[in-house]
Amino acid sequence: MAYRWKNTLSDNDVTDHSLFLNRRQIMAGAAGLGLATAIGGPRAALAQEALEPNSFEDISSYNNFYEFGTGKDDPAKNAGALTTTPWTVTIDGMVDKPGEYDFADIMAKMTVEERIYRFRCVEAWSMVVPWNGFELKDLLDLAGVQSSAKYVAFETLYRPEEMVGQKFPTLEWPYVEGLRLDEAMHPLTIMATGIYGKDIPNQNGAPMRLVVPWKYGFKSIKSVVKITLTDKEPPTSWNIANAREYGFYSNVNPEVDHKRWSQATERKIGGGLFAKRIPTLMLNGYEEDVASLYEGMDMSVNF
Ligand SMILES: Nc1nc2c(c(=O)[nH]1)N[C@H]1C(S)=C(S)[C@@H](COP(=O)(O)O)O[C@H]1N2
Ligand SMILES: [Mo]
Repeated sequence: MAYRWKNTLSDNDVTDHSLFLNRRQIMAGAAGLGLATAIGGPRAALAQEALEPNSFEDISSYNNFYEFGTGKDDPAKNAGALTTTPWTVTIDGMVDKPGEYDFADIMAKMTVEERIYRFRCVEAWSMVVPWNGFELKDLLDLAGVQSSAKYVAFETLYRPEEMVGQKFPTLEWPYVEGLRLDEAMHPLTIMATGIYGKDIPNQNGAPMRLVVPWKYGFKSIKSVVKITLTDKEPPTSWNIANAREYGFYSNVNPEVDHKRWSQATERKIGGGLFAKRIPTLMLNGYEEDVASLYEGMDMSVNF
């Protein structure tokens, strides 16, 4: 199986935005041909068109990060207060080497690459982000996942002195999320540490946040401080807040509407007020890569 969103070029050494764009444009040409051959037809054309990345400005100024407030511009305004150095991630539960892992030590061991992914919020807006990051699998392998583990639980930092939104009970804090182990180990699942070759801005989840491109955005938990391997389905923040509307799986699915709105289309941010809505793709366009994870499962029951 070809991971068509995985660039073969490493952007480790990209420091300059314009250089990045030039290289990306070259890649888009090559990948475009491969994509058209692989799936063909109007759908391929659509998929390609929709993969024009949003600007760094768009991506870092329109955010959901309730720890810093519920307005789309609150995170950019308030997240500057967050201290991200030093940063440790506790990895515990069903692992051979539980402990506190220092972020800098993790980075020294990981292979950071560029992944241009679609990102679809459950609120029906979307963007395309050139993330820099490493595969979550590589981090989990570092800790040594035991065979009894079936799920991975994640936790965001709890630090109300710096995270002003945590002074209010908008959600239960800390923010928590979870994946099935096979979802967590999938090569498309990354820990993002950068955008456009720069350190990831605080408002986007510094210093490292999960990105699961075929699931609604809220699964992609930010500013992770704890990862626990477990044999039970972990609780997740939006499910705790409203179980009727937000399920554990939350796979992007144009055929399964939210209880209060359609999920058939989306508005790509940055296109202005009158930009046309675009169709939402099954599993956010990653169906070929991840549909097998859900074989035999009713996606409208396991939403
Ligand atoms: N800790 C934490 N992680 C979070 C959120 C949050 O409020 N807190 N919001 C989620 C939602 S709803 C979305 S759409 C994405 C937004 O990511 P972005 O701001 O980088 O676009 O982050 C997700 N991760
Ligand atoms: Mo979201």
